[in-house]
Parts: sequence; C-alpha cells; structure tokens
Amino acid sequence: MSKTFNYRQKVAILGDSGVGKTCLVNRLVFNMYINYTNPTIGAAFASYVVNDDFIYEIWDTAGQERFHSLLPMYLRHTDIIFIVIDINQNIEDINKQFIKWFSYVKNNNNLLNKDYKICLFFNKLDTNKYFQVPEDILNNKEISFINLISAKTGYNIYKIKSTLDTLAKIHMETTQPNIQNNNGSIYDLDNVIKKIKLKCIP
Ligand SMILES: Nc1nc2c(ncn2[C@@H]2O[C@H](COP(=O)(O)OP(=O)(O)OP(=O)(O)O)[C@@H](O)[C@H]2O)c(=O)[nH]1
Ligand SMILES: [Mg+2]
Repeated sequence: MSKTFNYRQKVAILGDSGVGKTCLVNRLVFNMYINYTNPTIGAAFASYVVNDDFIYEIWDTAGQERFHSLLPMYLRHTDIIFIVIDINQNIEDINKQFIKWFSYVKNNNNLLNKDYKICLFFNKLDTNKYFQVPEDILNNKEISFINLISAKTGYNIYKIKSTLDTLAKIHMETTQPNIQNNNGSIYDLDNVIKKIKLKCIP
C-alpha cells in the first residue's frame, strides 16, 4: 500500500538544457551522480521525504526549447521554484539566463501557489571555484535562497536539504494537515475532527 503524507509541497525545477537539473535531483534524492545523462523529455518526477509526514513532489522539467510549451502544466500549484544556472558561461550570458527564467516565473505567477518561493542554484562549481554571483542577482529581494553547488561532487547539497527541512517545518507549523478521503479529494483535518466530535455528542 502506498504511504500517504499529511503535508506536501510541490517543487518545479527550471533552467536551460544541460545546466544539471536532473543531476541535482539525483544528488538530492538518491545521493548519486551520473556523468552521462540524457536530456529530459517533457519532465521527470521525483519525491523527497523530509520526515514521515511531509513530502516534496519534485518536477524536473526539460530545458530543451521544444518542451517549453509544457512548462505551465508543471508550474501549476507549485510552492517552490528552483532555477538552475550553469556557471560555465560568461557573466553576460549568466545574467541573460537568470533574467529569462526569473521573468518566466514572474509572468506565470498566477499558476503558482501564493507565498511561492524562488531558489536559485549556480551549478558545476567543481569546474570553477572562483565563480562569484553577479551583484544584481545577489541583491534581488525576490529570491529566497541562492547557492553555489555541484551536483557532481555534492558540494553544498546539504544546504539545499537544510533549507527544504526548514521550509517544511515552517509549513507544518503554519498549516493544517490535510488527509485524503476515500474519493481521493483532500479535506481539512480540523473539519473532520469537528464532524467526529459532533457525531459523538449524545
Ligand atoms: N562538472 C559538472 N558537470 C555536471 C554537473 N551537473 C551536471 N553536469 C553535467 O551536465 C550534463 C547535463 O546534466 P543534466 O542534469 O542532464 O542537465 P539538465 O539540466 O537536466 O538538462 P535537460 O534535461 O536537457 O533540461 C550531465 O550529463 C553532466 O555531464 C556538475 O555539478 N559538475
Ligand atoms: Mg534533465
């Protein structure tokens, strides 16, 4: 029987093809790295369980241009966006790539859950340890979390995990748990408890 979780959040990973989105998911979820990956077709799904009761549902999207029309489907009801950028390019191209994906998120924010958060990852730090995040990007107040990572070596992946752990904790402290009824629809546990209490009144 599949396990059910009272708390869940959706993560969507965006970025150009080849920046290392799939490698990041592999490192985060399975702690493994494969050097020769195939470009993702459409999108891939993975889950990251923080504790027994909380699951992150992760959509690893395809960076190839031909799949971009599918992106809105994967963005729907997303709580956390990961934008991934490969540091192996000149600063102008890095800025362009950032603006492209940041604007994409802003222009589609009607699809996202309210209070959505954007996290930005500069990947492949193993290839250039002197990389510095451009000032404009560092000063962008709408990015909740910026980090330099390497999916290959696992560098700073623990920081992503601890951020996800913290966000999960905050979510659990500030929201009611949802439980699934037999029809698969979600309802509020508080209401269920109230109904049960009402039923118990003699
Ligand atoms: N040196 C280095 N190479 C990396 C790293 N992460 C990924 N790569 C390389 O980049 C290639 C592409 O990575 P993917 O994770 O498949 O890229 P993607 O962003 O998922 O690409 P699409 O699925 O086409 O959108 C991999 O096959 C690796 O060779 C890293 O941290 N360091
Ligand atoms: Mg991929």
